[in-house]
Amino acid sequence: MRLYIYDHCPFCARARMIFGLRDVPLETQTLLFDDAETPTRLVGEKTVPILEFDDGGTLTDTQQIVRGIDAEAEGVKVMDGPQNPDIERWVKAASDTIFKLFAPRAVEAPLGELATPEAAEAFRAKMTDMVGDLDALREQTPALLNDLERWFTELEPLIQSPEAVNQVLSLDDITLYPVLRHLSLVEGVKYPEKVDAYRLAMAQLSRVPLHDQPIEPG
Ligand SMILES: N[C@@H](CCC(=O)N[C@@H](CS)C(=O)NCC(=O)O)C(=O)O
Repeated sequence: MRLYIYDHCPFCARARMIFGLRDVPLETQTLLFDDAETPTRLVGEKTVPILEFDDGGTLTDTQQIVRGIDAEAEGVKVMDGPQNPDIERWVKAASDTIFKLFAPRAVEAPLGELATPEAAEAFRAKMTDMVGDLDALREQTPALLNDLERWFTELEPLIQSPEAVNQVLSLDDITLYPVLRHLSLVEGVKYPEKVDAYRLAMAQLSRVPLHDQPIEPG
C-alpha cells in the first residue's frame, strides 16, 4: 500500500496516523504541490491523500481510509474508542486561529511538497487565496498567540492522557493531533503541560512526526 501525501495536509496526517496507531506498514510518497499529473492519473483529480492498494485500487476519502485500515487491522479498534463531542467542537472553533498562525510559516517550511521553486510558488498562491495576505497575517502573530493561549486553556482539562485524549484511543485523537501538529511550525507557542505531553506522545504513537522534532525509531 502506498499513501500519496503533502506533509502539511491535515487530512493526510489523519490517514497516516491510523497506520502508525494500528502498526500497519505504509509507504508514503510526498507529491510536489504543483504535480497535478500524478494524482490525476491515479484518481482523475489533484487531491491528497490517495491510498493506492497493491492491486491498483485507490481510496481518496480520508474517513474511508481511516475506518478501512482500522477495520482490517487485528486488535482493539481506534473507531471503537469513546469520543467526546467537546474535542470536535474545540478543533472546529480553534482551527481559524491555528490556520492563521500556520499558513505564513507553512509556505516557508522545508516541506517535501515545496521542494522546487515552482511547487513552493503554487503553494504560496493557494495559501494566499485561502487566508489573504500572508505578510499581514504574520504581523498579527502577537494577537493570534494570545487567542491561542485562550484556546489552550480550554483544551488542557479535556486531555485525559498523553497517549489518548479520552484515555482510550479514539477518532478524536485523529481529529485533534493534526491540528496541534500545525503549530509545530510556529515559533513562540507556549504549550500547557498536558497539551505538550499529548502532542509529543501522539507523534511517537502515530509515527507522524511533528514539524519541529523527529520521532525516535520504534
Ligand atoms: N477527499 C478528501 C479531501 C482532502 C483535501 O481537502 N485535501 C486537500 C489538501 S489538505 C487537497 O487535496 N487539495 C488540493 C490542492 O491543494 O490542490 C477528504 O476529505 O478526505
